[in-house]
Amino acid sequence: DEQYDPQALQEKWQARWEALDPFRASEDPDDPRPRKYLLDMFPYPSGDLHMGHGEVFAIADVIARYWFQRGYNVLHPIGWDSFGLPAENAAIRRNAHPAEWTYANIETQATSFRRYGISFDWSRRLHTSDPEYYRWNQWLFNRFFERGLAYRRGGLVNWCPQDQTVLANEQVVAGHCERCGAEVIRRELTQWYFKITDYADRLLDDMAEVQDGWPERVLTMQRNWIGRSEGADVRFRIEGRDEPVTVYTTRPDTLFGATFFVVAADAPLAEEICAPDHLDALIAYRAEVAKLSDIERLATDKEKTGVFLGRYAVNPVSGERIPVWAADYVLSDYGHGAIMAVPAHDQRDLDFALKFGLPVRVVVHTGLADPGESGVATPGEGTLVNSGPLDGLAKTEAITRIVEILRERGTGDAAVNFRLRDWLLSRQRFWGTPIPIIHCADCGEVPVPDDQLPVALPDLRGEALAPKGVSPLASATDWVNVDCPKCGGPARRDTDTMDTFVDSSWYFLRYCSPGDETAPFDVERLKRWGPIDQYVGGVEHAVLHLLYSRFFTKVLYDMGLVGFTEPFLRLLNQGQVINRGKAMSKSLGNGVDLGEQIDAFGVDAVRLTMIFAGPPEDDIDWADVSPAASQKFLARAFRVMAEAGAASAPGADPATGDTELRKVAHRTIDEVTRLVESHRFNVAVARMMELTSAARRAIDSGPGAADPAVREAAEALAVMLSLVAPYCAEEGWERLGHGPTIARAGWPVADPALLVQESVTCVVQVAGKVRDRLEVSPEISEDELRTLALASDKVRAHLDGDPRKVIVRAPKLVNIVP
Ligand code: ANZ
Ligand code: ZN
Repeated sequence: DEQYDPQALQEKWQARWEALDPFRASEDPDDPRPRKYLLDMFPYPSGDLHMGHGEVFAIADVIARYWFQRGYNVLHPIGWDSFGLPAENAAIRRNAHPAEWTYANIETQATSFRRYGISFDWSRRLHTSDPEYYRWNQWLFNRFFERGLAYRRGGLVNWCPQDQTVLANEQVVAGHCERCGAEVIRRELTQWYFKITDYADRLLDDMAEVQDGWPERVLTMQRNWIGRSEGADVRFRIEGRDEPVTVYTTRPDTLFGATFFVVAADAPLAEEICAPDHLDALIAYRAEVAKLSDIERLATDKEKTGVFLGRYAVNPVSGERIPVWAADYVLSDYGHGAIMAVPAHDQRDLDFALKFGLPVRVVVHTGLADPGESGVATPGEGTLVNSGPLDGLAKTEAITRIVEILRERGTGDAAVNFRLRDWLLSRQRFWGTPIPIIHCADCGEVPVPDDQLPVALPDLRGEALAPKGVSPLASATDWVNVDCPKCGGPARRDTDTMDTFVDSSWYFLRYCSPGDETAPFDVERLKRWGPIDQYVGGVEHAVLHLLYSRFFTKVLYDMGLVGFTEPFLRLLNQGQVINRGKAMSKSLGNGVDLGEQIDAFGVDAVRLTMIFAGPPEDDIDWADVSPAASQKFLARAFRVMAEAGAASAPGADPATGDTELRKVAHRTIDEVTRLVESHRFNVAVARMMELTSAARRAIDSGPGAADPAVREAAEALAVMLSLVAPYCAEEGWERLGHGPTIARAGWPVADPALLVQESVTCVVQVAGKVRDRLEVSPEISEDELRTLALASDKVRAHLDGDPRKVIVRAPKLVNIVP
């Protein structure tokens, strides 16, 4: 029977794969095969798999299956990122426990993955909401705590009024909660932090290690997020106050142009400095500022506001007295929360100066209009003026000089600042990892001893989980009240849970030794597998997950537990699956269901459609693709394999077969190999389609199905196709007389003798006269041909220096205008 029946094939081969388990990675240290570690960003169990999953896992599977065929010992694991708010919200609605919803969805997704034919090593499966897993989050927290990298402090934090929990800076997108979209407000709270700022420099510098393997835009986003800036700290004396106030500036060269001084209105410093008779005005102003959201405060087009504090600061070099103001455009948590304002060369300062009638003094001559008159500041390069010892210097020289002066006088020094803030860890929600700290009145913060981990979640469900602004764990009194591990006195557990990004910051290390009950991961095994050769996932994680994972890796490296400093050598960000030009959404009614597509066209056709649609980084508009056409192609490919299999037995010498078809097959192998290596999977599929057509022609109007070249082409096609359409390929492979599975059949090798192409003659003209004839490949590129032509002695004899113009018409003509 040569009918292609995708659904029947799926049932047959899924059962076989389960029995054969062909994708299990070997942990044998003596296994001579080189290793590869391929990682898919693990899914959140929000429901069944959707089209986005369909795409990303299909892409990653092409790479994994290619490595299997190349004979690598491949680690391709799967797990679930299964803590998080949606489970908790569902549990509140249904008066149930979040675990019920979570684990039911995990099973649904696991079943769908098996049907989808992804080459996972299922033996390594993990769920971050299992106590066996989150126990190690707690163990790692204890290590961070010992090293001073986990600490608790009070301060203003981002608060989502909808989810009733704090958020990390990374989870606030344009002032809104990354999860629910509610506008984020600021609240004063004491919370746990991870000291990621200690690693700011290394997070930046080590990017050089992954420069060639990561998309440029992700590197740029991380660089901007870390936000390293170089400048100087300058100390100003405030009249009537003992302690000086330090400002951070990227332009110390403009020190002589500072005409006023501004402190962040919400910083405690503002009231410390404020003259008593101006305090009422400051308090009234602060109340106004508190009404504004952060977005409103920071909008550049917002009218500047502020109040004079009745004090003067003294310029440490010129001795000039300048008035001190409080304003909201200066942020309390950047630099030192205070600035020297240079209105001529900073637009925000200029807007403020013009509004309040403060002086504007040009100190860098740029040749542009006077900012005081034009209202446009001139932040660029120029020559210093009105600046005493700096006069006549260029900007960079002036910066060097003024830093020397400040250093000599002990009133300042060069400084570096980062935009990166410490990672706020505490969450006031239930479905996460309890922070393993016990608060004791006498001993303070006491970590739960390692041998008492995990601190398991108490059994709370339904209404008890409703957001109240304090963690639901606080209501589990029996759980909260414990003896202090140090002094034995009465104490209380910390009731917050960890940000779920902790779970995903190291899960890729655990895959090497899942189920290990003595350590988060096996150091020796990890040495053999790590770092990850290829990571595949969405660009939405560019600063969150990817930054945190890099941070964890570096801390663990410093602890001697990990032998590498960057976890992911290469990163591929797949595009989105959209429909009719828009992201799929309920409200637009343009959703496409992965399960329904599979029911209609079969797994292979859906996977092939995803891969064939374009380069993996591009979005796929489902309205522009045709799974039905993919299915037709697969039926054609299947018939070629089945007919070749029926007509001949394995082992025939292909050298006795039809040379023309052999050339096509070997060229296809050669090209597909290079295309897969460079992630141009869509073009690789196009080449497989061409090979299928060539084999069809050979069967119908050439040497016939029994020719050894047809078998050779069909076998190569089966292996190449197995990366994209594994069911069809398996059945074809079996029809070709092979077994028990195609998974590790071996990648076909192109015979160089069959890759040699006929040559064509290229005419090279100089000033309209033929000067040389070159024998070249018909596929030569324009650049190559240009280089060849210009290198010819006969051509150079007629050229005097560089030609004015070279017109290349590959492969037949080069026309040189001297
Ligand atoms: C004087 C000056 C003159 C500045 C000039 C700029 C241009 P980045 O590059 O982002 O680090 N600044 C410092 N602390 C601030 C705070 N807490 N809130 C708001 N602004 C602050 O920016 C550094 C510059 O931003 C600093 O350099 C300071 O203004 C301002 F022609 O100092 B500058
Ligand atoms: Zn105690």
